[in-house]
Amino acid sequence: MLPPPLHPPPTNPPPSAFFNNITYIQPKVPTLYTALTTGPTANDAAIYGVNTNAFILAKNQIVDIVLNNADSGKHPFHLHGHAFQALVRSDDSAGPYIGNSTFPAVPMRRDTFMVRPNGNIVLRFRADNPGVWLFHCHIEWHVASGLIATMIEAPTSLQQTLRIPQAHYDACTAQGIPVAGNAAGNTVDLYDLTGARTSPAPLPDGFTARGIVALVFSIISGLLGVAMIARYGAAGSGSQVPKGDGDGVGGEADK
Ligand SMILES: [Cu+2]
Repeated sequence: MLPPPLHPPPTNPPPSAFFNNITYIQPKVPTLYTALTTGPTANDAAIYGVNTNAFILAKNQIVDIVLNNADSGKHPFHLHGHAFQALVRSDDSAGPYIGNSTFPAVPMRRDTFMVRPNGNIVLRFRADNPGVWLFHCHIEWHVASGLIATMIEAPTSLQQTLRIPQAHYDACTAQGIPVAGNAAGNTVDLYDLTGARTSPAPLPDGFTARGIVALVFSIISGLLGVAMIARYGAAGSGSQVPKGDGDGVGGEADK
């Protein structure tokens, strides 16, 4: 049995960070194995599950990522598998990218690029490296909060060229991780994602039926408590109080 990884990707993180309102949650089947075992359907982002935030990239497609930071913090964004062109980085508090920037003639190339607080960045790369590549903030606890998107690049090419060492399958088997099918491990109906890991439902607006019942009983309980205090208070004049010697400190030591 393998020891657990030191920094496992989130399986049920607090939904506190997201791209496009989607918090990343690790699928039951590793996305690479979904891409390798689902034939032509591997080109449909739906089978990877909502919470992988999957984007299918065609081979050699030119991809722009426009990232608008709706947060007051800085975030160094990292893309695996590529040294992208860094086209735009706004000042602090510039708001969303509105497409009026002039791109540099020779953009610098990086694999990590920081976005400023409430600003924006634009990245560009060519999808010339078939694989499954995560795009994520490089601050580790933001990864743990789900600030990840998945680039699934040329899955058909991947199926034709990539061979996984047996030891990798063995490692998954030893941990009970399935290695085929969609995000939920379904190998028969690839569009049936029953049992897939998803984020908790949003909080309901206002009171639910259970909440109303709980509120009613809480009010009754509170009123009963006040009534009991009033009843004992009204009965206080006739009750017995133990007699001391009048100094309010126990009687024994004074004798
Ligand atoms: Cu971050």
